[in-house]
Amino acid sequence: KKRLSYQEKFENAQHSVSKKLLETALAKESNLIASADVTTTAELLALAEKVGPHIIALKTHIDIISDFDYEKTIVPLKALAQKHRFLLMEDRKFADIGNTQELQFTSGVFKITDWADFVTSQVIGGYESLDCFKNVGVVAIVGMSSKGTLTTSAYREEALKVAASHPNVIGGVSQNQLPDEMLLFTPGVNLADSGDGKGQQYNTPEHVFKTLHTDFIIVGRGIYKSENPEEAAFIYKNEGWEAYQKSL
Ligand code: UP6
Repeated sequence: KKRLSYQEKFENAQHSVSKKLLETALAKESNLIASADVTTTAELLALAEKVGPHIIALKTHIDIISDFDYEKTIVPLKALAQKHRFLLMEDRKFADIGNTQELQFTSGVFKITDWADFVTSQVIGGYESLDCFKNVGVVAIVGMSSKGTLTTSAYREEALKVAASHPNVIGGVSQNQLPDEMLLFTPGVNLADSGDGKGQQYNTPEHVFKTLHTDFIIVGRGIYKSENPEEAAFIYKNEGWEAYQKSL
């Protein structure tokens, strides 16, 4: 079966964040999301500045930033996102009851609701646990990339039912195809390695576009650990775009 193009997905999109992502992908000719798994504000901002021109979104794990300070971390990050035209994806992987997720989303030092364009969430808490993510797009964790993950086909099928029926959900993280109405985000992408010795499993951009019809590739260490992250982002951007075009 043929995949839908970004243009077709844009025309069908219901959520403003889906529209924004697809619009950005088309404008920048990129389907690359850089995962900024660095642990200081300085590294985070330096990486965002370098890779910004090549990405459609920067994915954060904001709770690994050891010197987090809203004014010093988020305010300049938001400015960089605007300057280079990328979205902010907080990979929080919420996994609790609705009330707790609401507190984790809106409170604490990170105040994710104030700056993230979209967030990841498990759907293990059920349909109503996703109601709290009102002003953002939600990417549901449907399947994981790590060895031995419990996201079996039976789990994924149930997770998909929750995700596909919830108006806040724009897509899913998965290593398998998703229905056309959903955006597919695929981590575990690396051109040089097949694993990390800690359970991560990698595929190439070409593989994930060809076999999964993914929409967006998520690359962490392939970019931020490389000697030249700017150049690495440029390479992954081009590989990803070429692989997307071939998959049409
Ligand atoms: N991630 C995965 N696999 C999943 C879900 N999320 O790797 O199934 C996230 C990790 C990390 C990034 O939390 O931030 O994607 C992958 O980083 P890497 O490219 O350095 O392995």
